[in-house]
Amino acid sequence: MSTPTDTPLTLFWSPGACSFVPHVALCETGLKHDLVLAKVGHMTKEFEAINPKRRVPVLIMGSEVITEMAAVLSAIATAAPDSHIFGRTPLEKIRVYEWLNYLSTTAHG
Ligand SMILES: N[C@@H](CCC(=O)N[C@@H](CS)C(=O)NCC(=O)O)C(=O)O
Repeated sequence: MSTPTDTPLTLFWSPGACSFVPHVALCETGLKHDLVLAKVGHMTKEFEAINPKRRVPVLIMGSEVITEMAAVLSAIATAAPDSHIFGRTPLEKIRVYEWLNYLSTTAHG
């Protein structure tokens, strides 16, 4: 993965959807990014070509298409290591993954 400063980031988001979480993370980390609207219920063929699962969030990181909340947030954290949004210690990282997994599966599901 390239360094954060030279990797263009684009977040596909939808109003009122869970994609607000990576948007907050991008703003918190200060990573420069573009936003593209992909409205839930009105996903275009162009968006489906990018993510056949037809779900937001989607993060384009250079040439990589990253889907799934935990992976998208992990990519943002990796691109901005000094922000420590995934914690500072191994145990803090484990707790972040614990919450993400709970939120993605039990709560969001
Ligand atoms: N497993 C996915 C779930 C993402 C998801 O369900 N996103 C919703 C918005 S909160 C969505 O895009 N729904 C589109 C639809 O149901 O058509 C993740 O963790 O990112």
